[in-house]
Amino acid sequence: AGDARHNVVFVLGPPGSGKGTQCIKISTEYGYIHLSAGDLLRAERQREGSEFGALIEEHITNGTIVPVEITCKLLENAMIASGGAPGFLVDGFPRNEDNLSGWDREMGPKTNLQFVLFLACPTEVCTQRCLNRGQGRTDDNEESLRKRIQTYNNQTLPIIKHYEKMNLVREIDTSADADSVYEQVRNAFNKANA
Ligand code: UP5
Ligand code: MG
Repeated sequence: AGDARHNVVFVLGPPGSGKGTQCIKISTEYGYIHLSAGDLLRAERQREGSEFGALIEEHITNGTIVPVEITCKLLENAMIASGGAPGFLVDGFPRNEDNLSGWDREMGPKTNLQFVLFLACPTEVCTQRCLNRGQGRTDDNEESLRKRIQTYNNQTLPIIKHYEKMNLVREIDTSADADSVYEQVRNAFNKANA
């Protein structure tokens, strides 16, 4: 609201719910910059000279959450590198209590959280999507997926509840096809930017 803080929308939901898919569509239409925490961590894992590669790989395969100091710094660097934008889509973060408190401490004062886009999806549907994705992700196997879902249920759902109490959550069921889901996603963005 007339200040220099960056607009942020957190995009949360279980593995395979369509966070990345919907963020690409939003980014194209609204000019928001898409920052996938998972993509940034995977890039850091591959980066020559990174001291965090092995740690990140272990967390990703086990479906556990990387310490916020690492993820939050990657997000902030990406925001700075992007220049400016109407807003940032922070995809797949914050996923646990550590992420939430670290973000609030480091980035809270520099950002304006517009809302939280919650992409809800039945476990069977989103698990199957990940198994069918075929992009060679080291965590798209049945064992890692069980752990990812468990982490999501135990650690990420409470974060979504936290934002629900603040009336910031816009929930959309994503079991329909991606274009129908996007029609509802657009409604949420149009209301937020009206
Ligand atoms: N698809 C999408 N929408 C569809 C639809 N409506 N109908 C039919 N098919 C649809 O979609 C998944 C697949 O489904 C694709 O093939 C797509 O075409 C199809 P996608 O858009 O990729 O879903 P998304 O929700 O982005 O799934 P993703 O697997 O990326 O979610 P995760 O949350 O599991 O993965 P992420 O990359 O965010 O995190 C991976 C790991 O990184 C975590 O487990 C964790 O170990 C680590 N991490 C952290 O530690 N900290 C963080 O902050 C973030 C990640
Ligand atoms: Mg994704």
